[in-house]
Amino acid sequence: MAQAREQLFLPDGRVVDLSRPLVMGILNVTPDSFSDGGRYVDLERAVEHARSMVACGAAIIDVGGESTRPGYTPVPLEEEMRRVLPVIEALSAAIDVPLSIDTQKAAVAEAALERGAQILNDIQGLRGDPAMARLAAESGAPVVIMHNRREPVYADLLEEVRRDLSDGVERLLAAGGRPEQVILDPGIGFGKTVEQNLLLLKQLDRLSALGYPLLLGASRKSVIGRTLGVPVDERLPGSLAVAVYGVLKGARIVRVHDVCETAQAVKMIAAIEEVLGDGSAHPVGA
Ligand code: HH2
Repeated sequence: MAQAREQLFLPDGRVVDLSRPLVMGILNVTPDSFSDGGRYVDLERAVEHARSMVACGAAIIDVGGESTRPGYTPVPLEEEMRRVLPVIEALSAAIDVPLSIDTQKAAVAEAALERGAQILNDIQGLRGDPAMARLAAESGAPVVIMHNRREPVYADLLEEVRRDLSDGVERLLAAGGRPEQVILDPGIGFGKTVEQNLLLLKQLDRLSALGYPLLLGASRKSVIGRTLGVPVDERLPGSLAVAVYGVLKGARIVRVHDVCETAQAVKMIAAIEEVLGDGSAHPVGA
């Protein structure tokens, strides 16, 4: 099985260590996101929330200005820019951890990179906006290539997800990008039924076999709500279970709303996996 890289190289020269799993904190500056819509549209509140996520252990903050919940209303380019750019600019000055920009639009991504974002997060997996692969290649920024389909129709789920993701990687490489930039994401909740989401989670280790770091985003999603029969504000236990399961199956980055709780869970896993077994204490990140 191919061993995924354990580092991300950021455009500003910093290196992100992936030898231990990381938590990516979600900052949705949207009025309509499915679980936190409207909470962080105000710049000060957005910065405050990002700071608190970093204090809890977020290693990356993912800023998004367009909800992609099922049936979402697309946001015009100017409006998305208006939402995310001031936040990216403020966060670049206010916090030390790298920022990723969650957008399907290359123009938004480019403007975000100019204002200090360091990672691209494309929920279309470089198969949407044709300018995205070129931008990723030219910037050299790590790019999350997420799996996405319009309809949950597959003859062989895992094989097709692998093929679609590899297709995204090919687009990056064809545009002149490098394999070192790639982060793959199964796209939980995007064009998949509840069973398909569960099956992908179960087979996550087989996506690790592609040799790229994996990011997993299942926080509070409907696969959890439907499986457990709980509303959005009661999905923390399920979200933690999926994050822990994902990390044990090879995810190196978990994208979550509840950073404090998830960071503790992930740190606990690291402590167990790294214990020396010779009776000596082994501090984890302390
Ligand atoms: N999920 C969402 C948005 N962006 N990016 C990646 N890489 N992976 C994901 O699973 C993913 C993502 C949707 O979740 P959320 O941001 O909480 O909701 P909304 O789209 O309603 O803003």
